Amino acid sequence: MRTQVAIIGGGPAGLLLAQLLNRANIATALIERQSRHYVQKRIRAGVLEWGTVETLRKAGVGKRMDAEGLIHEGCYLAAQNRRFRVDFKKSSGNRVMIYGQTEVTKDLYEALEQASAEVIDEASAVELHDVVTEKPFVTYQKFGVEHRIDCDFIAGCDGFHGISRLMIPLEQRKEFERVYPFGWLGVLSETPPVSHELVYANHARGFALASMRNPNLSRYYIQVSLEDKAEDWSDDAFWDELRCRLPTEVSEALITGPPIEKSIAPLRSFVCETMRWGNLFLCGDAAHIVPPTGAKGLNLAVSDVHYLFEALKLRYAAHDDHLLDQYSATALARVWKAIRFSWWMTTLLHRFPQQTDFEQRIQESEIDYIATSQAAQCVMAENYVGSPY
Ligand code: FAS
Ligand code: PHB
Repeated sequence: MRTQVAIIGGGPAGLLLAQLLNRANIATALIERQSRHYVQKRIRAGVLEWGTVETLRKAGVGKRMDAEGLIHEGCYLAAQNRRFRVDFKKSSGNRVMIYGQTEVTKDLYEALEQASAEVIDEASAVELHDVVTEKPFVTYQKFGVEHRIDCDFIAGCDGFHGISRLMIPLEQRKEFERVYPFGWLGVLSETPPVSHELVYANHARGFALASMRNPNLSRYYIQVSLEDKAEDWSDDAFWDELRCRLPTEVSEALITGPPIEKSIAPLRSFVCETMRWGNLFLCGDAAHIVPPTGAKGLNLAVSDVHYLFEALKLRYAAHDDHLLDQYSATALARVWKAIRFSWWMTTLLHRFPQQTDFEQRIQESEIDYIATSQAAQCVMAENYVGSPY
């Protein structure tokens, strides 16, 4: 088989790139190792920057998001049993949309199916070949049969544990990493959210976050030790700890219910420089990872896709490679801003091992400064809603 752009990975990055390219009449073949059902049942991100909202609309998959998504013009920070609101609209002129990554991937798979786009799932033994030549190709197996896809370009959208990044020789790539000494225990419950907007809470016992997916689907997180397993936490123990870490005025309103999902995610910051190797271009988690504190992971995948799509469109329309040549630098400039913001939010809100009372006070004082400074709220809001593309 031959195509123009082979896409490795059917998460949000790969799916969105395939959708945008197909709508621009650029042929793609997407290869995903899991089943479509498996990808869609993963519970991940919940907050869409407005740039992501506009890109999904441009991709023709914004209808259900606009009908079911929740527009949020602010969020709350909490510490010392008090919360205050950061007004995104007032401080940045922008807002975010609450619409789960699960729904985004469902909408994208649906659109690609309607367009009869080439999406190969449950592929195994996926390999990239000759990526630094003018004739790269991909091989994979499905139902025990080996297949080959010849293409012009390969988009590595296969996440942190994928193979694409590893195609860049170690001496040609520089990796930056910070692993955080805690994880997030997340619970999804069919209960009304405790607050109409998200609450990020700093507490001496650890971080907590009250989020949501819709008016009857809540998403809660508490910071836990990396030694913990989700099954170590009974439902009651989770709800009691969440109540303890949220301000009283919030936890008094908490409606609990049996979790329909409970899992622990580790936290890390990671960047791979370069995001290009010959005719292989990395997008999303394949190139970078952020701790979810800043709600940036999915949104960075979208801005990478935006840059790569515009570059490929120009290449095919005008045989002009200058945006392709600038892709890695352009994408990394925005990635590092989000890496810094996610690191800042994580450092501000979490309890680190051996953290002293002095360091707890420093965190509380910075949160108090944000509460009382319009300038500080502008800085936080501008980063949270997302820097321009
Ligand atoms: P993904 O990892 O989503 O997709 C990569 C795809 O490639 C996967 O479907 C995988 O099966 C496939 N693949 C891997 N290797 C392959 C191979 N060799 N061949 C073919 N296919 C292959 N972000 C937020 O903004 N907020 C959050 O709350 C949040 N929570 C998260 C919780 C967890 C547990 C995780 C892991 C991530 C979370 N993220 C969150 C980040 C997450 O949303 C990612 O940023 C987002 O999924 C990135 O999308 P992709 O780059 O498409 O990578
Ligand atoms: C979520 O709803 O899953 C969520 C929201 C905001 C974050 C992280 C996760 O920062």
